[in-house]
Amino acid sequence: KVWKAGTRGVDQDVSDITKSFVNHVQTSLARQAYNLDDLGAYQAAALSVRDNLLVNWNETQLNYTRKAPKRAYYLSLEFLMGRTLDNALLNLGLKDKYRKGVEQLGFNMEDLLEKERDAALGNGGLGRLAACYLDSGASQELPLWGYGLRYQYGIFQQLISPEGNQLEAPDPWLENQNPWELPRLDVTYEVRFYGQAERSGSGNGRAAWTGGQEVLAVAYDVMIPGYKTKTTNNLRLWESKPKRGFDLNSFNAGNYEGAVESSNSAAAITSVLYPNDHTTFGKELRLKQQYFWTAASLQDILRRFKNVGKPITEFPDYAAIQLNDTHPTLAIPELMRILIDEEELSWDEAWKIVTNTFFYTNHTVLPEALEKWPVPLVEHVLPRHMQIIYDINLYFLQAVEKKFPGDRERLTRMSLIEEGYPKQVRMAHLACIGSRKVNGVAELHSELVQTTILKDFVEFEGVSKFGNVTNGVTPRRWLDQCNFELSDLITKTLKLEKNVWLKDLTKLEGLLPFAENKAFRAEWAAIKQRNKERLARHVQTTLGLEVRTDAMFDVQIKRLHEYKRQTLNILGVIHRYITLKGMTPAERKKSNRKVVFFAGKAAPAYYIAKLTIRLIVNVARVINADPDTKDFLQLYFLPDYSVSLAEVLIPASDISQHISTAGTEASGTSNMKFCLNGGLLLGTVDGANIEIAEEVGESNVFFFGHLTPAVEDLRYQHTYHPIPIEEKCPALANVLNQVSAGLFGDGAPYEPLLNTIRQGDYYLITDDFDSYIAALAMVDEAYLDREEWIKKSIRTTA
Ligand code: 26M
Repeated sequence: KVWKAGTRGVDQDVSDITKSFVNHVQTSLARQAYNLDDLGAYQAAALSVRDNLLVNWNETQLNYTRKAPKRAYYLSLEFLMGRTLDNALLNLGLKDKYRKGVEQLGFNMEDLLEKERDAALGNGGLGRLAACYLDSGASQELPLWGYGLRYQYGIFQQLISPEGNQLEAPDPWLENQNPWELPRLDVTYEVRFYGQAERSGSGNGRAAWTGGQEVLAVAYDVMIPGYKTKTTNNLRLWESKPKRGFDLNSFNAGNYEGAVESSNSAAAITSVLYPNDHTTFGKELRLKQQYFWTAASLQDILRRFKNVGKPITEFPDYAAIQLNDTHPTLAIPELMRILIDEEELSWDEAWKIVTNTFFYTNHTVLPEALEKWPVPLVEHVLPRHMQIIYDINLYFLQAVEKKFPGDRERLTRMSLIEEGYPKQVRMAHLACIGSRKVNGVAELHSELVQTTILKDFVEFEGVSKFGNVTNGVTPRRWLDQCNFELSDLITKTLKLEKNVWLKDLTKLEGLLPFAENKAFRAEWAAIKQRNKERLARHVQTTLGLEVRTDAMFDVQIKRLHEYKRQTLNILGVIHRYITLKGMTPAERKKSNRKVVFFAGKAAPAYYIAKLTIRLIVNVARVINADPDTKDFLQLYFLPDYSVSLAEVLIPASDISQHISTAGTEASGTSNMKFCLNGGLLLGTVDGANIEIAEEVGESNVFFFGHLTPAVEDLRYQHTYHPIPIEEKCPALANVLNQVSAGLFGDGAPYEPLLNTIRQGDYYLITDDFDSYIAALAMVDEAYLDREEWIKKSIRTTA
């Protein structure tokens, strides 16, 4: 800590705010205050708020430089920040004053906030986790910096075609200038690609890396304000640009295209976020992104360390570098290269520094998600790094052989290089042996990391290197900001200052006794109802659809993936529809009204995930138009899921679904956000659902499905003793047949999706369907006892 704890931020009154606002309208935007639109007003407000952040940011950084604490660095290819203005206002404690200020000038605060585009530099959970950690780091007054890439285009915008297909459009989020970043055109580093690596020949392991392409990394800084503190940390994003405008030699030789080609290829490196999660493919540009970013970040970190004036051997006492998945693993051979080739350290000295500096977080055990890079590609793009990786591997396998003499299979399993055509570098192995600690992101997941993908490494290095750090979410954005009414009620009820419980969530336990208080329950339920109405208004204005709010809201919002089993959910919805159709009107009247929401993006090349979206959209079309059932069951696929959309959906949820095949979802983080907002969970015994249930009590969570230890055996049965689906699960067979038969339009397009269940069924839909339907029935029953349900909701938050 470099401040006196809790030192407050800014003191500004409303007249200061209007003055600063008008000043920015005139001098920064060069516009007139009297005919300003909402976008202009948003920009002026943002620039005015930014002035406050800048003062705090400068002081914080100066403090860090003076006191030279050990610093933490979070290296992540993704930071899914969402919007900034509202969050900055709340953190600075200036929201009310700015609201008054902009109202005096004739604007509505909510309208201005809506004008901000999301910073969507991430795919899903991994990227949002990075953003939450930055918020927490600043709020806890820790010297934490993030390092990432400044993509020109964030995650694609999702459109839904009339047939129900996902279409992708670019996300040019920087089109209007971005008030939240500061270009640091003076902070630049050179990064090399390709070329030759020549060993020195003197046997000291050094080499010279020359030639190839040199690209410039330019820093852009994003201010990260802490909650109710002056501490304002930094997120540094790198942009690539050509080292010299263009190649003059080619230009003079009349080869204009050749001259701009290198500048184009330099700019291309940070042009776009790869829209995949949980799949890898050996694309050269992705490898270049990874190296460009780790090389620039390490140069920056080392320069800062050198300013402290300590010997290089003390580097790990001044810097801890957290690797967000294996994406930044090239930092390990890169730091070796710098220490050996440039700082002229011995191999052993360098390896000691490296293995005390890095920490690796694993986010998935799905085999298709484990990063591997083809050796020929790494050799081509990063010849010196390939040599170093081979050297690391040699010393490492020698040590393994010493501990387990003659165990050839173990060496093959543990090698950094997977044999095959081509050979591949196993990034998780490299990240593991190059790090001081390795963690998973929930208890079950960390256990699986240690017993499956890194089992041999636990046996070799000892279990103490491996651990668990269960994910978390920032309660500032995910409760106070997105559900201010609930936040105010909690503050009033706990009789604590907001900044106390928003920095220590154990205080929420104080809500428990109020579950028994009828008046409190009424207030609690009324807030949930207003959040449903807010969501309904949002759907009305953005999609023109009418959502009824006198129903249970059931929500599944996450990336589309077979392991997350959105198919299980939609097949369950179809089952409910068929059941409702079979009832008499009198029977239907007694049933629970429900609105089901889906949202999420599919990777552009993920065919089965895209078919799932198409099925959801077309089922929605039929169900919502059916006069027999539409009062009892509605279904919506909300396009273009984003952080901002989550902020409207999560507070409105009665129940949310986290229904991955057991053992496949590392943690999940939206499950935590739903609970914080008084939403109950329907889920499998997977990821952080388990730890959540331990806290809120199993009676407040709806669990179903097979457990992790059963999964392997069930898959074996599917392969070697398949049972026809009609026999195994008749209810599901009927649902699949109805889809095939055309209940939701021509069934033919869905056959490939349905066949993943009929044959192989890798994610165990047929095994879990009946227990899923039974769990849904228990949810319905519980919801019909409204007072009891509200108690569960309160206890979940508590
Ligand atoms: C890989 C190759 C090329 C391009 C992109 C990728 C890639 C991008 C993101 C691979 C994986 C990515 O993220 C995985 C992820 O989001 N994992 C989730 O991490 C969350 C935070 O720990 C967990 O809560 C989720 O359970 C886990 O699925």
